[in-house]
Amino acid sequence: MSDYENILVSQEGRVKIIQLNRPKALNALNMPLMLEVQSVCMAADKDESVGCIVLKGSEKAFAAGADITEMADKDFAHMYGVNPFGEWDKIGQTRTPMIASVSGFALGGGCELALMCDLIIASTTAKFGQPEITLGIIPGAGGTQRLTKTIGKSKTMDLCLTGRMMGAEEAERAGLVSRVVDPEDLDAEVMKAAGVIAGHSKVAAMAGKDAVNRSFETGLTEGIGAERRVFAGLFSTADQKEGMAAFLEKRKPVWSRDQ
Ligand code: DAK
Repeated sequence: MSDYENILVSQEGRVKIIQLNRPKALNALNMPLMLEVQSVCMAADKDESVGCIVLKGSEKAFAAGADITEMADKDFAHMYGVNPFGEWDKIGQTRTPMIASVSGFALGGGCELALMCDLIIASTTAKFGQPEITLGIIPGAGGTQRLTKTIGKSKTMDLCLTGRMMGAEEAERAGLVSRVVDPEDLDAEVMKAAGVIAGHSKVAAMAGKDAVNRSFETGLTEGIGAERRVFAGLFSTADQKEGMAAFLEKRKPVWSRDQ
């Protein structure tokens, strides 16, 4: 397994698995844990043997939010000036495709962490929410932004202003979750999807992720332009030559990393 204190890290084939491991605190996200997650993600970007990252929690909780004990006594000058949670943003900048495997609570920063991943596969037990309002604050790691772009204004307002939780089926209907499966099938379904993603050309998967993410940050014309440039750029890669040659020759591609 791993030498980390707050996460368990393993690798199956080309899939890196990060399991949040603070069960007594329902995987509350303290800084040491987030720095560990960040360091594994950054290393995965540079590691040709990793084609996909799976981020998971326990059966009861993906993560019940940022660690409230770390935040309770902080003041504005510290939160804004020192920006102690600024490091969180780096996880959202991971270039390797990431799947959030969500069972149980994904609340506050836990929901935001899942939203930093590229897709969310959930168990029927999953409960998503942004309950920060009940603590006298608002979401601080993209919840008001990524969630709005993902599920729209009305439902985001509903979650952020009432603080209520949303079950897995509602989350799938809203477009937050890409698949919902029974709890006993979650690991297998996630690993199947991760294996498929990891089996593709890594440079193409990174480029696809990059292009889809442009739609979050730009208008349509600019986004289409970014997509076109990344699309054209892939024609300078060995994997594009091999992928298309393999199709025409009716065989499986051998990606550059395997040569
Ligand atoms: N922080 C610290 N400890 C937590 C925790 C959390 N978020 N959530 C649960 N725990 C701890 C509980 O205190 C309890 O500890 P002990 O009393 O046993 O020592 C243990 O986990 C088990 O929790 P419960 O006894 O409460 O378990 P229940 O099944 O009864 O309830 C619950 C589960 C998830 C409904 C409940 O624990 C709960 O409401 N938890 C808090 C959920 C929450 O409010 N989450 C939002 C936190 S604020 C930012 C980045 C991120 C953030 C902000 C800024 N920047 C980049 C600037 C994020 C902020 C947040 O997430």
